Amino acid sequence: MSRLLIVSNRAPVEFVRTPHGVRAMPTVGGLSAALDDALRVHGGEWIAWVGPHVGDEVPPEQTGLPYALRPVRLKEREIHDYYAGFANRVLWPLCHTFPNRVHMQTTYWNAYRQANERFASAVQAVVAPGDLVWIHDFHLCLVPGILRTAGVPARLGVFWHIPFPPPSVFGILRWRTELLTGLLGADLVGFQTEQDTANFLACVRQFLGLPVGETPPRVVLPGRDVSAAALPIGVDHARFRARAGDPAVVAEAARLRDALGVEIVILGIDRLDYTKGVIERLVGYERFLEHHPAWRRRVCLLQVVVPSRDRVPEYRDMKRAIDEAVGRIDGRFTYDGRAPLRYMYTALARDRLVAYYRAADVALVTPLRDGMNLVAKEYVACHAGVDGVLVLSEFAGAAQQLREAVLVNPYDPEAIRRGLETAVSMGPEERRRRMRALDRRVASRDVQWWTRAFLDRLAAAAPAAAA
Ligand code: GDG
Repeated sequence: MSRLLIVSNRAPVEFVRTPHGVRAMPTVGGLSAALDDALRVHGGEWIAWVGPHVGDEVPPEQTGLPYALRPVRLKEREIHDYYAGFANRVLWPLCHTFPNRVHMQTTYWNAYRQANERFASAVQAVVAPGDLVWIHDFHLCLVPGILRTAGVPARLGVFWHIPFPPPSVFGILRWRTELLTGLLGADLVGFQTEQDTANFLACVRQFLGLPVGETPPRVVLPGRDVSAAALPIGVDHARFRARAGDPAVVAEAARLRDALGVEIVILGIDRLDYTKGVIERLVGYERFLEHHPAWRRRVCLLQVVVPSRDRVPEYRDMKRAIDEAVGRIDGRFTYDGRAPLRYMYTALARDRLVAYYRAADVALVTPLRDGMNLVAKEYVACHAGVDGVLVLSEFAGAAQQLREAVLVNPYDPEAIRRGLETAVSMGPEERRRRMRALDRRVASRDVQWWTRAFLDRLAAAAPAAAA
C-alpha cells in the first residue's frame, strides 16, 4: 500500500503556549478526525501549520498521534496575509458567493504564493517515489502546480471542501488563471457535489481555454488528464452512533432536556461565520415565535456558536450582531423566567456535543452556503434508531444527499418559520420514516467510504510525470 502524505493548513493539533509550557491542543473539526483515520491505516505523515511554537519536526510523543507531524513554519505577518487575508477574506467569501466581502489585495496574494511555496517545500523534503500526496482545500491551490513543475515522483490529489462557484463568480478574482493552473498540477481534484465539479470544469474551459470532458469529468492536458470527481465527505457514522447510545451520553442528554424544561428542543451548532446563516436563522425563529403564541413556552432553541477566525474584523462584528439578536428575542419572548433561546459562545467537548445532538428533537442547520455541512450528518448519525427532524438549508452540499430533510431557503425568514412549523408538528411515524432514510444515506456514505473512494481513485491515476 502506498504511503500517504496529508497536506493541509491545520492539523488535528495546534501548539499553544499555556502556563505549563507549550502544549499540543486538539483542533475542532470533523475533517481532522477523518484524515487521522486514513493516516493510521496507510501510515505516513501530516504536513501542516501548527502554530509558531515548534521546531521542524514534531515526534509522535509530543502530539499523542501515531504518525509524524511536519510543521510548516510561517511568520506572524505571513499568517496574517495568507491565512486571515487571502484564504479567509478573498477565497472564502468568493467561493461562498459573497463577492462584496472580497478584499482583493496584492499583499494578500503575495503572501499566499509564498505560503504555498513553503508548504510545497515541506512536501518535497519528505516525499518518496510512489507516495500519495493528498492536499486539502482552498488554502493550498498552488501547491499541486509547484510540485508538478518540480517533477515530484508521487500522485497528487486535492480535495476542495468548500463550494466551487460558477465562472460568473470565480471570474471576479484577479488571480483566477493562476489558481486554476495551480490546481491542475494535481492528478485528481475532488469536490463535494456534482455542481461544484461542473463549475470547476466550466471555469477551466472559460478562463484557461482548455478542453474538458464530462463522462468521466476531466480536463484534457497535453500528455495527461486531470480527473475531477464529486465525492461528498461523510462522518464517522459508527462512532457517532455508538457514542450517542452510550448510557452516560444518554443520561447527559436527559439532564440537558430537564434543565431546558420544554417539550421540543431545537439545536443549532455552527462555527462563527457569516456563511452559516446564524442571524438569518434567529430571525426565522423569531418569526416562528411571533406567529405561534401557543408554542412559545413549549420550545427552546439551543444555539451553540464556536469561536472562529477571531483575527478577522468582520467576525468580531458578526459576534456582536448575534449577541444583539439573541438579546432581542429573549427580551421579547421570555415568560415567567423561561427563555425561548439558550445561546452559548464556546466549543463543546466531543461527548457533550454528542449529548446535545441526542437531546435535540430538531436540528436547525441553515447555512447560506456550505460545501457539505458535517453537523447535519452528525445529527442524523446520533439519531439512528430514534426519531428526530433535520431542517436543512437547500444551499448546503449535504442537501444533495439528504433529500428527506425539511429543506428550506436560509435567506428567507418565512421559509425558516414554515420549516419549523413542519418540524414541530410532524407526526412520529413520518419522523421515524424520514430519519431512517436519512440514516441509511449517512451510514452508506460515511467518512471511511470517502477516504477510500478518494484514495482508490488517486492510486489508480496514471503514474506521475514531470510537467
Ligand atoms: C468545512 C466546510 C465541510 C462544531 N462545533 C463543535 C464541534 N464542531 C465540529 C462538528 C463538525 C465540524 O466542527 C464542523 O464542520 P462543518 O462541515 O459543519 O463546517 P466547517 O468547519 O465550515 O467545514 C464544510 C467541511 O469543511 C468538511 O469538508 O462540510 O462545508 O465549510 O465536525 O462536529 N466539535 C466540537 N465541539 C464543538 O462545539 N468538539
